[in-house]
Amino acid sequence: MTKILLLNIPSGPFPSDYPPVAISRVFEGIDPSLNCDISFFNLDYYRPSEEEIKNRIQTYSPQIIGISAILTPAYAYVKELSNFIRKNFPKVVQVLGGQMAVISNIILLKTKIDFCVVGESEPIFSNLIRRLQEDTFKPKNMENYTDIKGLVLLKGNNPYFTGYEKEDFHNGMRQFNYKLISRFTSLENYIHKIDGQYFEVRLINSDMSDFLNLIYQNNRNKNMATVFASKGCVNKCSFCHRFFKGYRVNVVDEVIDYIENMKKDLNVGMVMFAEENFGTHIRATSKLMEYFKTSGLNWGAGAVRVKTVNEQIIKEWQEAGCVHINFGIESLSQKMLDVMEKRSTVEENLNAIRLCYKHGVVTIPGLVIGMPGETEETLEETIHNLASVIPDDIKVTFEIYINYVQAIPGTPIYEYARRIGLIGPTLEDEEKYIESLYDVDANDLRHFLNFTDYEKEELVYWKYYITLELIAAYIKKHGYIKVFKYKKTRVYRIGLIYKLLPRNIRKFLLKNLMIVKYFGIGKLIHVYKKKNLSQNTKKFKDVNRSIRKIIQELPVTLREDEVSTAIFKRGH
Ligand code: B12
Ligand code: SF4
Repeated sequence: MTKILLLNIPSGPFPSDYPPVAISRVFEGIDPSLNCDISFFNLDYYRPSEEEIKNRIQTYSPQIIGISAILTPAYAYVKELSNFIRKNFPKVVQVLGGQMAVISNIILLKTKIDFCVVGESEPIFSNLIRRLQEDTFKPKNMENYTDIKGLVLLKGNNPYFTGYEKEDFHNGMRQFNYKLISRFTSLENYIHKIDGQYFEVRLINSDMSDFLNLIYQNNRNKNMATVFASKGCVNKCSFCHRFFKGYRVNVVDEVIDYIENMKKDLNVGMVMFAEENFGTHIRATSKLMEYFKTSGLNWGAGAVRVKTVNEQIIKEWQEAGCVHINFGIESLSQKMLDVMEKRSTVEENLNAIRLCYKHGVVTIPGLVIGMPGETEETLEETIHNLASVIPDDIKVTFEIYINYVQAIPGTPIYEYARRIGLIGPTLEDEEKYIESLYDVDANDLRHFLNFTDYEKEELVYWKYYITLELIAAYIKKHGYIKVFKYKKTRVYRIGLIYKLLPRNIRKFLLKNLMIVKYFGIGKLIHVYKKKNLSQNTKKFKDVNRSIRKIIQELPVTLREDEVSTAIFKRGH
């Protein structure tokens, strides 16, 4: 019997509330005829010490360790883990899968991972296990593995990509198997109470009771669980990593069966669709809505394209129990939407937000700031446009979520950063940058590659400025007294004082105070000195079209280590 230990990777300071879906799919996707015993150690949830990891591996004694790395920024952890495993268990074969495989060249040359799996596990992982069994788990001659599609391995001293494997429609679309995974880990982080942690961390500036009023009475004490109705996306934004081509939809009857089982087994009263792009398939979504209308459930979706909705659809969804949907708004400046290749207009974005506010569906516009072309003027456009849709009713949840763009390997914005020299040319330069992303939140300026013509420190006030200006606009609409009485969070209290100052003065003060707060007075002086001395060439300000198109015109020289992997690094 072959023993396989699956590990996931911690991301962020706290264990995630998103279930280890990839682990569940990989687990179930392993061909039963291979006679494997499979185990899973939830590193993200338990956050074990090295000693605990060592004990677990020693006790279980696997021939293969499969690492699921869905977030490339967690590379630094993978590197340490892989070296630790090789040092203590030199005979164990290490296989890495998940989106991080996009940097297979770095992984194979800088860690002790033996194979990277590009794309979906099924059937690639099973094909690899079969060959390893034949090789008695001693993969000495890598030529023996080059006919297995979907692998990256070291051929000689260079990473070699064996070519794409076809997607396995059924296995690759599996739902998270709660029963199976509960044999290895607590589910407390994944089956949330509807009024629990999930919305508590997302509705930071709002009264939670306003949101809970939208939930059907019967469901208020029930649980919420994660479901998928599709996979992939119809778009390819220039900051998004797309490993899989196209958009696939789950069989609706299977989705409904899955939800019905969760209702019974896990006391579920609300489901959250966790895919990247919910609802694009009109026929499948209507069928799902027919079910929801009679199910007594509430539901939400973490990511919907604004193009998918109109007034009739939002109304229908709300009547079918929808209480929350998020759109990838990103910006409300048309220039920036074009740079990101969102293929949406400012008006479509505003309309989607407006419709949610109007029909009682909570939405949290998410913004991505700092792409090439972003200036104080484009930020002002975003603020101005968002201010125009502030809800009329003070009880409607009004939240916003802001991140600085993060250049992730495999995306056009990452390639752009390499080609213009923001990331150095060597493998070590790339690795150093990727390591710097570990455990840094995207709303934190530290990870940010400066794609603007401002000094980096000057940008630290941007996210506060957007938030406070929107609160100022909110106060203008609803009046000081009403806001004071109803909005009791700290940011609204600050907003009430902020609004008292004239706009230019508050902007000036906020900018300088934030530089001092985050970098010290010395840096503030340095910033102003540098600004006066530098001949600003305005190289980023004028960027006004898709980054994908721009990189196609920029020269590129591939290093030897990326010759065979560049094809998937560029993405679809
Ligand atoms: C959930 C999620 C999160 C959660 C992660 C929770 C967790 N720790 O599990 C949270 C909210 C924390 C998160 C944060 C971020 N995320 Co996120 N997130 C996702 C999301 C929506 C689902 C990921 C997931 O679970 N997929 C699992 C399933 C659904 O994937 P799957 O493709 O079916 O898995 C197959 C293969 O990957 C493969 N496979 C996977 N593991 C293994 C293991 C082995 C051994 C093998 C053989 C195969 C294999 O086989 C699987 C089955 O077929 C994805 C989008 C998406 N739909 O994938 C983005 C995504 C993973 N996130 C992304 C990004 C960029 C981020 C952020 C960096 C955003 C930001 N700028 O802040 C942050 C990172 C923060 C940090 N601290 O590091 C990118 C990752 C790109 C990349 N190359 O890294 C994605 C792909 C979105 C995108 N399209 O750009 N994210
Ligand atoms: S950011 Fe959203 S809309 Fe754009 S490609 Fe990624 S998943 Fe699709």
